[in-house]
Order: sequence, then structure tokens, then C-alpha cells
Amino acid sequence: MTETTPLIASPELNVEGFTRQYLRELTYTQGTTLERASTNDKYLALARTVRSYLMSRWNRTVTQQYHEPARAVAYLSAEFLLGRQLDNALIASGLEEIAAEGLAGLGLSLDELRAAEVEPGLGNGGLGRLAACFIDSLATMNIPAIGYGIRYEFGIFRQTFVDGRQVEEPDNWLDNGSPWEIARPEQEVEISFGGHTETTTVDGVEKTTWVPGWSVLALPYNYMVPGYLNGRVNTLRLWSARATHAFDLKIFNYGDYAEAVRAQTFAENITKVLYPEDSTPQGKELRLQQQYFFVAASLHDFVERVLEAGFDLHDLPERVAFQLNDTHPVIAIPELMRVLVDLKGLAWDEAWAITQKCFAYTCHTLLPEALEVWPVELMSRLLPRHMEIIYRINDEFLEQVRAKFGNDEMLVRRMSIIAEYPERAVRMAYLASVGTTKINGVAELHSQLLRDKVLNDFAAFAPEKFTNVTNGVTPRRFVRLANPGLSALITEAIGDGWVTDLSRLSELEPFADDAEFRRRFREIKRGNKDRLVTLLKNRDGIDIDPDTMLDVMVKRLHEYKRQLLKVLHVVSQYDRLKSGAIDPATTVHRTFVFGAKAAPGYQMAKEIIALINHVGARVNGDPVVSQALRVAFPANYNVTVAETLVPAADLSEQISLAGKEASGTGNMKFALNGALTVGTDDGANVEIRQLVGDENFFLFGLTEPEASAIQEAGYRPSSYYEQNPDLRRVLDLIASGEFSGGDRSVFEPIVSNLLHEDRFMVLADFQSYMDAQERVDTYYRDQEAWSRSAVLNVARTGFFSSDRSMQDYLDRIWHASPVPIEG
Ligand code: GLG
Repeated sequence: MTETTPLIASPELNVEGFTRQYLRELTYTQGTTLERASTNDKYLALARTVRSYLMSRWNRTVTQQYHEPARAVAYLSAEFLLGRQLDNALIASGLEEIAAEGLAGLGLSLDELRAAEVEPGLGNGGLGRLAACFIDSLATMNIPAIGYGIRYEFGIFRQTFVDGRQVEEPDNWLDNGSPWEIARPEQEVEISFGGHTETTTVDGVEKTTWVPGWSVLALPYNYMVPGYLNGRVNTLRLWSARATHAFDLKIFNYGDYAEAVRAQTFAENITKVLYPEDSTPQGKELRLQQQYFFVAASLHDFVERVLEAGFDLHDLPERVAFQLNDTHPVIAIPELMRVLVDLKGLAWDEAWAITQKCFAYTCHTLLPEALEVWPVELMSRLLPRHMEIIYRINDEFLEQVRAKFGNDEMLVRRMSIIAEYPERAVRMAYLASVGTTKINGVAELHSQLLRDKVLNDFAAFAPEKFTNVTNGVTPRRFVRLANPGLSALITEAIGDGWVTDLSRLSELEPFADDAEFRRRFREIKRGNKDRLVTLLKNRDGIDIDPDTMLDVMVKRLHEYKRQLLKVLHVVSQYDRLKSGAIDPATTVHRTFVFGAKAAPGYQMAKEIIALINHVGARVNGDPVVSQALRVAFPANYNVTVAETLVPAADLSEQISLAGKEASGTGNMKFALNGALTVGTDDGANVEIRQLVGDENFFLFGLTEPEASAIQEAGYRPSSYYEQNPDLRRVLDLIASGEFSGGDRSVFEPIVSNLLHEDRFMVLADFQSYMDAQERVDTYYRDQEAWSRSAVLNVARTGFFSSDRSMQDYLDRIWHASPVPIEG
């Protein structure tokens, strides 16, 4: 690639340059004037202006990559939960103050325009947000990297409440235009499905070809992933499905226009909507179509377009590390085999060695039901050639198992990629374990449990493959942008190097003993609460009191995360205030904030949402109780809300049953913003507690071995109910209809589930949790001690930067190196 385009300079990085570019965008792209422009026009012009500052860096990055090929990371993920783009682009380009000033000069407010951005909700929760943090870190660390994913036309649903119950509405995030993407229709890729395979023998060599039944086009959209002030802009490439022209035309030629349009709609369904299940795969055919669609397009893109023409594919592992974010993209393993063997003519064994070296797999769960499994019937129908390839991979793998462990047929059956019961199905986590060079969990405890339990046979077979990389979050978005007050205070104390080297936060440690620093820290926390008050008031019509302790539990609604345990605590406080056991005047005043979406088909989760809302209404409506506690449950919790909520929190609730939450990443965001954690010994909580120290963390609950032991001995939740009068009062109160207008049937399913099943041991941990909350209250009364602990939480959690996670992946798995961008 030689650059023949004359170099177009970026707009000048000053207020005049910015203003000129802004008016140009408003006039020539939006086609309007300052007087006539709608808020959306003004926002779109602003987004494009900021984008234009990053454009030459983006081009430079791509050009340099072409001239100096280096090993790249390709992060394959069905979800990228990006959050709003404008603010991040502003800080990455160093435009923050210039833009505010330039807009003010035109009589516009940056705050008002930034509020017009609709966040792309292209993910469910932690897994998707993690992918977004990772690509931010890779760009900031100057690593050549591409994110590959799906451009869903509808992201995660918008949640509303009707009578306290969740109602889902479509997320039409593209409706007002999407200034952050650039379509590349000329780089579209044809993706095939269905049909059959044919094997022929040419010159004594067997050759299999796939004769597909139908196909669609994958159209790429590029998004900028700017590094923080380093001149690099990486690419996130999201694929959108279009009907193939050939497909249209054939039907159209028969004269059936309506049928042609129907076919078009059918093809485009593939990227229509994000599946809203988090940690509970639905096994839907369309989902497998989505997975293969984006993975096949991405591999093709990398092999045919990113690599230079004539590249020798034997060297592929030197040029790319494909990271599989959970099992969603695992079909990439047989797809690369198909490309190498069927299309490029490599021998099977050669191709297999290359494939295993190119891929690595990250597991994000411990729940067995969350591991994806695809029926053989479906796989054979949709991807017949891939099914054959999987069979061969499995046969060869099981031979190796026999060779290593002897003819233990029980073991062979256990390790087979193909499950036999309850139906024949492909176990994607097993395929991932066999077809990759490394397998990692996302926190120390999780990786250990993967080795010891979920994938123990595979760990015995290939122990060297297993490693850990503890998750992290990007300090740019979740501290620098979300918490400007704290950021300024930190920078004043230790300089601004922490933004790209979060371990430097340890230099804050001495300031924990500085009374003036703590006072300013509290003042900032209070200011952050004021911002939250305004947000909840304007967005949800909810009133909260910034002078109360802000006790926050935000995450997907899932039984294992145990929002119910939190509800039992709220109900207990309600009961004690009402009965006079505690005095509303003297007790610690708390605001409980919940945020949670439930998968639309997950009944129990939806019942729990209703319970939270009903308890909240009762608490907030009671003249005595509401003096001391209030419940706020803003609907549609998302990344944008998190950015205001996290910096305001005093207490972070991380209360999953030990051994169930793989890592958690919300827990890291809260600690980094100076909230104290009440939590179990689960996921990354373990590492947070080790780093911040026991005295700055409220630990409670069973450990994973204790919980497992009780389960094995036969867990009987009702025995806790029988033996603990406080617990009995709380459950009886819910069962009595207190929170459902006297109707005892409404929450009966929840109560009876707790008493008779309680899979996640809420009742077993109840007393321990209540005791921990007592300790929280006592500690909170001593504001000096509390803020000292809060400062220490910030100073000691620099480890949880996603930059550190990326460094660990680079050292342990990818072995790629930084390439600074010149010029
Ligand atoms: C998972 C887990 C979380 C984890 C996240 C990112 O449930 O514990 O922090 O991925 O690794 N499905 C998820 O969101």
C-alpha cells in the first residue's frame, strides 16, 4: 500500500480549529444551521467533529500496520458492551476542554449534547463489558489488535417496570444515526450455511467439499478504538447480515417480488437482535447462525484482507492470536480447519497444528448449565462440513486420551466432545479445550475451580494449557471519565501517570492518614452523590437523599448472585424499624440502590424484580421506616448509569454464593472508586480482599469448600428457617402478603423455593450476612475510619486495571509486543 492521498491535516487542536470543524460538520454533513439544528443534529455534528480528530491517527495506524506486519491479537466476541463513545473519544484525543469551550462559544452545552448519545448496548453484562475494556487497554498499550463481533440492530432490551414487573422494549439504538461507525460494503464477505458435503478422490487423494444450501452477506462496520493520548487507533469490526444479491435475484426472476423481499428479511434476521440471556444459553438455531456468521466473516477478513497477499499460512501463528471470548466463537476452530484443509489445501495434521497454536479460550462461568452445547442434529443441518471436522477432531483426541490414560471407557465418554445424553450434542467448551493452546479462567479462584472441577479431566490431560488471568476494568472510563473529582484529587497527589499505569495508585497509601485528604475525598464522594441525585430525579423521577449511606447492588438478575439475600436484609430492617426494635432517629440511614435486568424468559428472576419493587414501594411509603431507609430501583441499568452510580457508592454488594461468580468486574469498579465491599469469598472478591486487607472489607458467608460440603451432605434450607427466629420473621412477613397488598399467593413461589430448594444457599448465609451488615453500620458511624478505608481501597486496587489483565494475556498467552505509532 503506497499512500498517494495528500496528507490531510487534522483540524487544529485549539478552540478556533474545533469551532470551524464543528460548524463545517453541522453545515455540510447535517445540512442545517445552528439556529435550526435539533439536539440530535448538534450531537451528531459534535461526534463527527471529534471523530475527525482521530481519523488521521486511524489511517496512520492502519498504514503502519501494513508496512510493518507484527503479531496481532484478534479478539473474537459475540458481545462488546461499549457504552457511550463521545466522552471516551474526547479524552483520547485530548479535546475535552477545547470542545467544552468551543461549544460554549456557540452557546451550546457539552453536557446537554453528551446526554443525547444513545449507548450501543451490544452486550448483556460482564462478559461484553470486559471485551470493551480489553480493546481499550490494547489500544492504549500500543498492541496491534482487532476486535471482531456482531452489529446487532437491536441491542440489550430496554427495561421498564409496570406494576413493579419487568417489561422489555426493543433497543432501537441506530434510529437517530450512528456517527461512530463506518460501513465498508466493498469488503463484504459471503457466508454459507446448510447443504451437504461431497468427497471425491483426485490423484488418489480424498478431497471433501462443502456444497452449501444458502448464504448471506456479512457487511463490516468499523469502529475506532482510540488509545489514550498515544496516537494509536485500533479497529473494532462488527458484522451485519445482508441478503446475497444472487439469492434475491433468483427468486425475483420468477416474478415473485414479495418472496424476494421475504428472503431478504430472513437473511437479515441473523444480526437483528442480541440474545438477552446472560450465563444461560438458549440453544436457539438463530444463535448458532449468529456465531458462525461473525466468526467465519472474521477469519476470512483476517486471512484474506489483513494478511498481505501471498502470505504463507504455515506462519499464521506468528501473525495472530485469536482469543475466543467464552464458547460463543468456538465454531472458529473447525472453521479455520475448513479454510486451511478444504480451501487452501493444507494437510490435516499441518492444519491442526496451526489451528491449535492460533487459538486460546477464555471461560467465564462455573455453572454447568451455562456451558454451550449444540445438538448434533442442528450442527449437521446448519454446518455439515464442520460437523464432520468436529468428529475427526474428536476421534483423534480420544485416541490420545486412550494412549495417555489407557482404555478407560468411562473417562473417554466423559471427555468426548460429543455428549451422548440426553441427546447427541457438541460440547463447545470441550472443543475449545482441545483446539487451543491456552485455556484461562477470569479470577484465581475461578481458574482453580476450572482445573479442579469443571474441566478437571482436561486439566489432567494437558495441565500446561491451563492458566489464570484475573479480569480488570479500564481506568479511563471507570475512573478518569466517571469520577472527575477523584481523578483530579489523585493527580494532584501523585501526578497523572496512574491513568495508564494504575499500579501507581499505591502512592496514595500515605494519604489515607492525612485528615485533610480524607475530608476532600468525602467532599468528592458527596459531590458524586449529588450528581446521582440529579440523574435519578431527571431520568426516573426517583428522590434519594445524598446524606445517607449509598448501598448499591447492580448486576444482572440471577439467583446465584443472590439479590434475594439483599432483599431479606431490607425486609429485616423494615421489620425492626416498624416494630421499634431499632430507632429511626439514631440508626444509620441507608439508601439501597438496585439495578438489574432479568433474561425475558427467566421467570424466577422476574419474580425477584417484582419483589424488590414491591418491598421498595412499601418501605418508601411507610412514614416511620422511610426516615431511615429507602429503596431505589431505577429501570434499565446500563453502562451510562453505572458511570454516575459507581463513583457515588459507599457500599458495594458482592454477595454471590462462593464458587458461583467467575470473577465479577463491578466489584472492581466500586473498590477503585472508594466504596467498601460487603462480599463473599467468591470470584475476584477474594483478590480484592487480599489486596485491600481484611480490615477494609466486610467478609461473610460460606467458603466454596464449605458450601460444597453442605451440598454433598444434603442441604436442608428449612432447618435454617426453623432454627433462626430472625430469618423466620423475615420469610413469614414476605409470605404474609405484607408486600403484595395482603395477597399471599404473589410471592409464594419465591418463599417456597427458598424453603425447599434454595439452590444458592441464601438461607445458609443469612445470619452471617446480617452480622456483616451490623459491622458495616458500626463502622460507618466513624466517618474518619470509613474514609480511611475507602482511600485505602483506591490505593490498593490498581491491580484491577484491564491494562494489567492485557499484560498478563500478553505474557502468558498471546506473546505479542507493543508497536508505537510514529509521527
Ligand atoms: C461472566 C461472569 C462474570 C465475569 C464476566 C467477565 O458471570 O463473573 O466477571 O463474565 O469475565 N457471563 C458473565 O458475564
